[in-house]
Amino acid sequence: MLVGVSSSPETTRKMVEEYLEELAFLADTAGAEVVTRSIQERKVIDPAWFLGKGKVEELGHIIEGAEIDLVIFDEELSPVQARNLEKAFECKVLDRTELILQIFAVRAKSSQAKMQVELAQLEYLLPRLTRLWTHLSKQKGGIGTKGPGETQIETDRRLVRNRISILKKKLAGIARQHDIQTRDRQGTPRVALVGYTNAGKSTLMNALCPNAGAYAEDRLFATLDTRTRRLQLKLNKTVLLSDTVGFIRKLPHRLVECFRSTLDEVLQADFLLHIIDASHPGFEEQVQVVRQTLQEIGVRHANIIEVFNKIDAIEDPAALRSLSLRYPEAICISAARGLNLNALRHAVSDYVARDYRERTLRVHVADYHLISYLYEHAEVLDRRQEDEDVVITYRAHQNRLPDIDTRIKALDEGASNVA
Ligand SMILES: Nc1nc2c(ncn2[C@@H]2O[C@H](COP(=O)(O)OP(=O)(O)OP(=O)(O)O)[C@@H](O)[C@H]2O)c(=O)[nH]1
Ligand SMILES: [Mg+2]
Repeated sequence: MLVGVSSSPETTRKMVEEYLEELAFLADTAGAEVVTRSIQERKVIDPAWFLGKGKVEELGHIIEGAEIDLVIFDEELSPVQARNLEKAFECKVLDRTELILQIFAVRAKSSQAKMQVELAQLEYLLPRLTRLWTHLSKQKGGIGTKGPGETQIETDRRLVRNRISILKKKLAGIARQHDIQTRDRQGTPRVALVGYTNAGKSTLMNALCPNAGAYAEDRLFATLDTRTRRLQLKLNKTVLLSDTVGFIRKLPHRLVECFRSTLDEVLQADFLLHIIDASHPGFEEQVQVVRQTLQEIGVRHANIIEVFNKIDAIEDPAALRSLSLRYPEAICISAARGLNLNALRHAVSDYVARDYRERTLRVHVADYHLISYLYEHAEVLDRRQEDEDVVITYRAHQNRLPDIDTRIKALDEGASNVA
């Protein structure tokens, strides 16, 4: 049974229905079969039961009658509420975050992803232990009262904290290893694919980079590992494209932070491609969620290209037109059908070109090593012969210029920069 709550006038019933649709998708991904959904309108949340006592009894009858063995709330439950509800319903009760963590745990494949998920689970558990402890100490007459319950929880908290710090250390080690591996990539502009889960990021990665081999599926959180591939744009213009873990509504950003590899790719990227599932009825809210999450994890720049994906799945041509009217800057594509991908490549090219600088170099004709180096590593725009010299005008990304300059120096001490 899925339970959604509309608690404020801003969340209309239709919105709650959409949220439950997403929760059903999550439940399905986790392997649960949805039997029934229930939407409650409540202004006040009961601290002990979340719902009203009468409602709990009513739902209890339905649960018994339909032999339901799992109830999932779309809202975060306090440990007390979860415990009370489990007792009343005589079955397992999960909240949204726990369900997402469950999915992460089942889907994590690499050891890094597994550790990241465990860290996320423990980070989720820790404040709940604190809350439980506060709750118990209140019952016993205020903070500071020593009791067996408190001692047990303090021990648990210490164990959890220890494990968290071990995991953080191990993950930092992996991150350092990763930095070493990507050091030679420095200088190449980096682009990260970001977006709501299931928007089509991995499908786009596969469509743009042959042999990318990214796992794409009609499931939430198909990707839990980042992967980076070289995307060839034009001659000597490449960017590094990274696929990342999707975002979702009401995912505490602390949990996103546990996915350090995703966070790093997003924060180190020169710019982001925000992939949006334009065929989803709630895509505008998803756009807001992604923008919000990016802010929360510390993306301060506005180097973001918005890409509307799955346009092949929009049946109404008027809807497509209004989309391009409302978002004139955005690019509409279909990653699955390969529609309009060239326009996207051009947009990325143009974006990267803004950071390209032009240089002119005069070299001796016999310096063919240097000349061919420039052809290989920069975009040669012009080449003139003047007596014994060749004057080459080339263009390269500003991040790559220091490298190129060093190589030029090493290859030919005599070469002189004209401009
Ligand atoms: N109709 C249509 N479906 C698409 C398109 N692009 C992707 N899909 C489908 O959307 C589903 C999700 O695609 P993914 O590429 O796994 O999405 P993702 O953004 O990587 O998702 P996560 O890794 O789960 O965050 C898959 O079933 C894809 O086949 C498209 O252009 N049109
Ligand atoms: Mg993916």
